Amino acid sequence: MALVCFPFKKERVPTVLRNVDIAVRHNCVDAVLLVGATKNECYRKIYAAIEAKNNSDQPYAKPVHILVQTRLATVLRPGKGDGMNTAMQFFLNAHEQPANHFTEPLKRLHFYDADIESFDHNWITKAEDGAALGYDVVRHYFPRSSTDAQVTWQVTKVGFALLWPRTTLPWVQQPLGGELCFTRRVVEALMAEPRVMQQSDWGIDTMYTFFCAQKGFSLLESYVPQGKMHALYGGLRDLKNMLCECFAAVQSLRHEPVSEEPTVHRIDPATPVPSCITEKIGYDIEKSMRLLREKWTARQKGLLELFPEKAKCGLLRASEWPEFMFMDEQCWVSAYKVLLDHFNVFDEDWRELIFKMWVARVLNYTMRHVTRGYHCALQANTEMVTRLHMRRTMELFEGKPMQPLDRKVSSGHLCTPESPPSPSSSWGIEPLQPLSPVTSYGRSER
Ligand SMILES: Nc1nc2c(ncn2[C@@H]2O[C@H](COP(=O)(O)OP(=O)(O)OP(=O)(O)O)[C@@H](O)[C@H]2O)c(=O)[nH]1
Ligand SMILES: [Mg+2]
Repeated sequence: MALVCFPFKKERVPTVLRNVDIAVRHNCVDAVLLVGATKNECYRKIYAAIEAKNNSDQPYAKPVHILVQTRLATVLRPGKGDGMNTAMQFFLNAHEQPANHFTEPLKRLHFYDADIESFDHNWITKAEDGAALGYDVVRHYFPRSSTDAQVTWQVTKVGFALLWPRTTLPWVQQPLGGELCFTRRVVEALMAEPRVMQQSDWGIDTMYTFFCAQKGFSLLESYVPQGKMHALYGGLRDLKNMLCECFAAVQSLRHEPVSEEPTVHRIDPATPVPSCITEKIGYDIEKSMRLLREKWTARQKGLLELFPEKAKCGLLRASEWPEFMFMDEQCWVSAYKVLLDHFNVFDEDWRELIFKMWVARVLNYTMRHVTRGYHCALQANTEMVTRLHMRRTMELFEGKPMQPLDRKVSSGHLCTPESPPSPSSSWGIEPLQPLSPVTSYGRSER
């Protein structure tokens, strides 16, 4: 018994209805759930269309439910996290509500973004096939344009490689992907985790990925070759909230241990990427350069004192002139570590500062690597993360005083001042300084 959920906020109604139709027609699906952010115009139109269909002479063959998300968290912004967690709550209790007509507890919960134009029955089939093999979690991954996924690459993948190098986390292909399938025991475990239920914003994907790894659930990553065609953002500014919230989610977890024991994690092989994806440029470069000069305050310039010289001076110059070549991989990783200790997601100066650093990083990557073609760009992303991952793994092995190997965990306390020099010099990245084990992370330290 499977439930397919589409969280939505403000999407093209025909796309959403088409996706609902595909899900309803799938043999393995017993019901479909739409969880709207608010009762906005999009919600009302979808609601009316479902009612009209059900009152027609060709009603949906299976129940299609539509809900407004419940406010489940208390502190963070209400967003997609509340939407997905509302769906999990519905899933667990659905069989107890007579109106739902479910004769037994639902077994699997699928999530798909409502705006996917390339959605078809194969997405559901692949997830169901993986679950039928016995995997606890099936996540879809797919090819993305070289300028896409820059929160995933620069924030989540870097964070996972830096903080939990000896676990399965750095290997997760799309840790922020919202297309996945959980078995019932996974939903139960996630719902019992207060930090998941409190993550009401864009950080929810990080939380799901992290806690599935921490709890040792088996994971299959299934490849969708046609990729995800969906609504595009206007520019990098539209991603600021997502960036801040995804970073804050990693930051809030940084002292959490994850077992280093092997877990089952299998990855479907990728296939050649279609040219419609390799040729796509995801954002406006000239418009993005202007972002580096906007919204500076004296306090932001003061906060730069916390950062290494290269990041600090580079960003100060960028406040007057579009400069971003300073923000190479090494500069970004060294700034990232300072952000882990000091960023405050509730403080607008910090939010604007991390945003400008990330814009500089994305522009640097675009000009150095994307201009050399899709494959060079993807290789640059992979190398950045893999080299960091390799180096942190060995630092951890040798960081005995703070991280005894027999603890068999990997956490934010990664290396000590006594750590030997990193072998990174041949990779052109300077050795990392130790991460501070002490937090100064404002309100969200719950
Ligand atoms: N219920 C609910 N759904 C939301 C909310 N915000 C966004 N969504 C939906 O979540 C899905 C993903 O949002 P998008 O804005 O498309 O995000 P995205 O950048 O495409 O996501 P990725 O590219 O997969 O990282 C879409 O179906 C949105 O309509 C929210 O606050 N509540
Ligand atoms: Mg989308």
